[in-house]
Amino acid sequence: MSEAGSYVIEEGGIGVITVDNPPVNALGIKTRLAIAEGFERFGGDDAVKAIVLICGGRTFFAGADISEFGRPPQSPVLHEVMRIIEDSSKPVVAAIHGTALGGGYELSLVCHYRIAVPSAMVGLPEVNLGLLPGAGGTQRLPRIVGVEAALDIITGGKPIKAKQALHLGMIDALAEEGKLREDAIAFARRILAEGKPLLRVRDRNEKLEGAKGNPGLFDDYLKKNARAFRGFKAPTNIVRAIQAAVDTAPDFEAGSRRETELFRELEPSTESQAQRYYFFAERETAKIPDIGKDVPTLPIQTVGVIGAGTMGGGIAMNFLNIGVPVTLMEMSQEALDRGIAVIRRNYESAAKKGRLTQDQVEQRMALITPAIGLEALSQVDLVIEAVFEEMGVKKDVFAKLDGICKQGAILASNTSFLDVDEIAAATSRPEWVVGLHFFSPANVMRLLEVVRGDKTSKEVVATAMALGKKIGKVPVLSRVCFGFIANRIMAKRSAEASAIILEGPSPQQVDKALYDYGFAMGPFQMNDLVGLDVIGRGSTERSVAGDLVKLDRLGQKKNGGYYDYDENRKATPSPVAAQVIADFAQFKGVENKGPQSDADIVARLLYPVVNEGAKLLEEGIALRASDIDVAAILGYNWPVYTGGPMFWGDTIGLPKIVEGLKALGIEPSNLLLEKAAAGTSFTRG
Ligand code: 3H9
Repeated sequence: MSEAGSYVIEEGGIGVITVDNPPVNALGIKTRLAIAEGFERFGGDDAVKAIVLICGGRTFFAGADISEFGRPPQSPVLHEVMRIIEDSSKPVVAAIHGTALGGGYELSLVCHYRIAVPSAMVGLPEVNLGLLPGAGGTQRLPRIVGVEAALDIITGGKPIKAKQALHLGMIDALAEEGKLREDAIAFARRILAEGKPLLRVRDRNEKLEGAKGNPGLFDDYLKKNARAFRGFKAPTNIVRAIQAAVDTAPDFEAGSRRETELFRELEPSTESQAQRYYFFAERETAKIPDIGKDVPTLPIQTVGVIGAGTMGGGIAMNFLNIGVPVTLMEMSQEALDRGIAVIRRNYESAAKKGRLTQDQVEQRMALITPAIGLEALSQVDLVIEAVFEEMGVKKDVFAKLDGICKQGAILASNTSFLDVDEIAAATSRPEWVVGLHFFSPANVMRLLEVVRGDKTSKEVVATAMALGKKIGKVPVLSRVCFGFIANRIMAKRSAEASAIILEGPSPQQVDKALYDYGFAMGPFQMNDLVGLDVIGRGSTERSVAGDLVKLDRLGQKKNGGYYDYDENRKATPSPVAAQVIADFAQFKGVENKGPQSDADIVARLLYPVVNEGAKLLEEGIALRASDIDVAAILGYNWPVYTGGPMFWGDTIGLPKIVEGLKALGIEPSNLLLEKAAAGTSFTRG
């Protein structure tokens, strides 16, 4: 008997195959063997009239085993298992709980029927791994939901809730929550009683017919989504595979062959390797070598947020969203009212878009306790301070909190640069102090840096990491240093950007080079958006940004910064800014070096980021290279299909990075030099 399968025949001749391969029933070799064995047993057993395929543990099959990609295939491969199921002369019912994703959902599509509990989700998320659903998903899904819905579902990659899936035709019936097995067996008995001929998804061609007469549909779809698909390889291949389903119908095999070709193009691509690496990297962040499962986490039932400005308000929303009451504290009634109004406005706008009901808006708003003064925070389990970024101010707040907050409360600072140990030293309980660095907008950005001070207790770190996950963030652990992980590495990019425009390349060329690399916008567009007064705040040294501010060119809000803006905020190169840059270059005595290629600009701005990442590892600030990549991707929208700075550095080749840094006059870190000399890498094992 297979290790992962159990096989029972229930009354009425219903053979139940239960597969249980923790943690998520990924379709690795063990799982495939368990399914194949079940079908072999029940297929040849006359006592079995219909088959139910169900999973144990927390979920239905979570897809192909991602760790098997790029390795030699072991028989039976997924396609072979699927063929056995689809060719079954006995009706097969897939019984879905948890998530049926990727190959898992595709496997359910070779069953004759799909039944799911209301809490289940189904979907084809392969696009997030730089792949396409290569086990028939691009051929079968359009046959049941239609071509346009299939395009959105597969290129979007988002899981779909059971009720919506039923509406779309992705599943056939809903089971009662907690009664999946019984309901699936009852469903199978009904099918037998009805005695209808078995219908395979592959033979249903009617939903493809509309698209056959509309050959422009696929090109139009790619054009319409060009911005969202930019830089990714998988969406185009997905669209072409669905197109093949239409073009080749009713010849299912021909369409499938095309799907396989398009899948094989993607699998070895750097983009897909990077996205698969990222999948595991995101999960790896939770693992802290000296903090095991034995370290208890503390219950956080109430939160206090100090500061109701943009940051504080955004932070508060994270907790309101999961039903945790927040005491929102400000120094004046006016600031408090303003902050609460902004939170309400955000929720109302989500409600307008249909993402929340009005009741949910009111429930969340009702969880806010407005407060003036720190005394209101005496009983909360966690305080997050989001006040002005200045050490004196922070220390003062923490010293006061120390006198006010109950023992056992976690005291967190949302500082983005400052020394958490120094802040902690302002209290008599540094082991309770931690950094919780949110990225703006704090209710949207998924990165949360958890900053572990020298004295922060393990329980506090474990609690902060678990809490981060609970509010939907990806917590990345950092030790204390100026700027922590994401801001520290990206500050190198900013410094090089500011320097290179003195040497010839214009802000627009630099922005374009980085846009083409895959960033949503370049550093100068970003500065103009945020406001040059905000960017340069606290800096006393003369700079281009400072000179622009003196001319009241604060960025988009003043219709001019590095760029000029028209009334629709459309940017054009600015002769005034060009003059400011030229004057500043002269002041600094920097010579114009003439034109530089986009590739040179990318190297100049991003090799130093790789170098700084290496330093973070050397200094023990970041636990692992993949944490740095996650921080850059989630905190700064570094394009995920490059894998982040460290994975990208490995792709370029570390010797080349070292050479490039030296040519720029930048000292490579020791770790980088060692790895380059040894021919090893940061991320490739
Ligand atoms: C595919 O199917 C291709 C086919 O179309 C074509 C083939 C020809 N493989 O996320 P969690 C691990 S592509 C291997 O923390 P949750 C994960 O690394 C696949 N391992 O749990 C983690 O390990 P560890 C398409 C996997 O409850 C552990 O399981 N499918 C896989 O928060 C727990 O994971 C997908 O893209 C896998 N497929 O969420 C779905 N999945 O404990 C990917 C998970 O060592 N999976 N692991 O850190 C998910 O989205 C989530 O894991 C899921 C559960 C929602 C299922």
